[in-house]
Amino acid sequence: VKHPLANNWTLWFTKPPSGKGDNWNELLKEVISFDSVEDFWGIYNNITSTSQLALKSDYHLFKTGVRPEWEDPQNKHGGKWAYQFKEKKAVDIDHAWLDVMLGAIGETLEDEDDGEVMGVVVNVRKGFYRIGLWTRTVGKPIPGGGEGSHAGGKGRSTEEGKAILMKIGKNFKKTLQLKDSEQVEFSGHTDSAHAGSTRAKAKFVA
Ligand code: M7G
Repeated sequence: VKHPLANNWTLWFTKPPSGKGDNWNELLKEVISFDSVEDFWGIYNNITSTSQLALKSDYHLFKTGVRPEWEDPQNKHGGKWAYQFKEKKAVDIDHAWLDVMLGAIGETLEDEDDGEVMGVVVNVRKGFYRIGLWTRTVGKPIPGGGEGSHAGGKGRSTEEGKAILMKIGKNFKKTLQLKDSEQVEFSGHTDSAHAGSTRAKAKFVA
């Protein structure tokens, strides 16, 4: 008997660019979807670990039906919590990424009906690893309730939305086993898209 997860999840992979002409769209590939604990472990045990990936690779684990892109309408009003591990040798990135994936699929990053967590990402870069957690909103109500089946903050005040977002940031920080002095940073996707990079100005810290 398989143990069902609360949601279906899809793993995506961004392969490193091979030449100059490669754009984001061609590099991002859907790998596999799963909806049970057993299937998660079966997949996890058979894919390359993050620490073994080439530079400029990413894994993305998103709720099935949400593409790990700013352009997905369900990400239109969202943002992400992120942390950069700048000392690559000092961190067990495989452990950190596994814990974040388990937090996502085990629904421990948010409360049952928050409906904020869209997915989690790990980026392998020259000077750092970055782990991100994408949220549906930036803590503000979505005009008209937003796209998709989930209420996603419907009837939530800005104050409540912000509190939920901050709580998710704290859960994320705890899952990453960061010290109090280390900060996870939140930024909206709109800012990221405009800055042409994810290194947009942080809106909140936790
Ligand atoms: P990154 O991988 O988030 O951070 O974005 P990095 O700068 O530390 O590597 C790198 C680049 O990938 C961005 O500047 C974009 O060109 C592209 N990119 C990343 N994301 C998440 C998206 C996305 O959602 N949509 C599009 N079109 N491009 C993206």
